[in-house]
Amino acid sequence: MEDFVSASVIKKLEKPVLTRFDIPYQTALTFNAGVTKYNGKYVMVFRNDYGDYDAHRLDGTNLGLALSDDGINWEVQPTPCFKLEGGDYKRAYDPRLTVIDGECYMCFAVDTHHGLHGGIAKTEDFYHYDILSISAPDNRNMVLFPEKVNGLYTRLERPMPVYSRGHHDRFDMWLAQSPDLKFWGNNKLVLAVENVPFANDKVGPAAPPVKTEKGWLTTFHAVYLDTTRGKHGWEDRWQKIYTSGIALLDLEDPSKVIGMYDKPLIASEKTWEKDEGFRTDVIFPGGMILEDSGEVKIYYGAADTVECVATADVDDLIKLCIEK
Ligand code: BMA
Repeated sequence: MEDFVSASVIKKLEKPVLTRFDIPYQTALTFNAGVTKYNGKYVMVFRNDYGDYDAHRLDGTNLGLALSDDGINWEVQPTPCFKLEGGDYKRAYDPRLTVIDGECYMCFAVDTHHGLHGGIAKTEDFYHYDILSISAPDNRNMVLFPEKVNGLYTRLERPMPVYSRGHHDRFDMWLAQSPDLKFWGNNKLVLAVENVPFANDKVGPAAPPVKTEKGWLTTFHAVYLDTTRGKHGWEDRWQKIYTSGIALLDLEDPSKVIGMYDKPLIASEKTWEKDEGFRTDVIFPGGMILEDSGEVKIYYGAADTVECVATADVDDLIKLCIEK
C-alpha cells in the first residue's frame, strides 16, 4: 500500500477545527468546507451529512454556516444555511467560497436524478442564494478564481469523461471561462491525472486559487486507487486514497501549469485522518486564505468526517512548485 506523507512545510493543527460535536442541529459528518474572508470575518460554509454517526447511518445532506474572527475558532450558526432538494435535485454538497470584486459566490456540487453537476450561486448573507448556473452533467468540483482573468470569470472544474478514458475513473482538471458566470466556454485542460505521480485515478480542483506574484497558487485533489485495501472506515471496502497536491498556474493563462510539487502537499497522518471516520485517508481542501503575513491557511475535510486546518508559508509553497 502507498504510504503518502505531507510536505515538511505543512503545519497541521493539533485537532480539527470543526467536528460533529460543534453542530447544534442534526449531524453526523461535517467536512469539505469552503472558507473565505468577507466583510471583516472569516466565513465557513461546510457540508453536513446528517444521520446517526454511531449507527453509521446517513439520512441526507445540507450545508451549515460558521463564523470566526481568527480563522481557527469557529462559531457555528444555529440553523443550516443551504439545501437543494426536490424536483430533479437530490442534494448539494462540497461548497467553495470566492469573493470577486466584493461579491461572494459559492460553487457547489449537485446530485440530480440525471447526473452530477456544478452549481454557482451568489449570496450576501449566506442564508439566501441566487443560483446563477448549474453545469451540464457530469462535471463538478468547481472553484472560481478571485478575479477575472483577461476580462472573463474563470473557474477550475473536473468533468467526468466515461467512454473516452477507458470506461473507468480517469478524470483531469480543466479550466473554463465566462463573461457572466452563466455561459461557460474556452474549456482547456490544465492538469491530467497521468502527470501527477501520486494519482492513478483522478485529479481535480480543491480550494479556490490564490494570487501570488509568481502565479496562481492552487491546491488540487489527487486520488490514488489501491485495490489491495479492504475495509477502511464504515464501508466494506474503501480503496481510494485522497491527498492534496499543490501547483502554480500562469497569471495570464491559468491553463498553463508553471510548476507542480511532484509529491502530496497534504496526506493523512493524524488519527482523525487515518484511523477514524466514514472514509479514512481522505484529505480534501476547500479553502485557502493568504494572510498579509505570508501565512497560508489551508482548510480541508479529513476522512469525510471532520474539518481541519494546516498552515504553511506562501514562499515555501511556491518553492515546492518551482524548485526541482
Ligand atoms: C468524492 C466526493 C467528495 C468526497 C470524496 C471522498 O466523490 O463525494 O465529497 O470527499 O468523494 O469520499
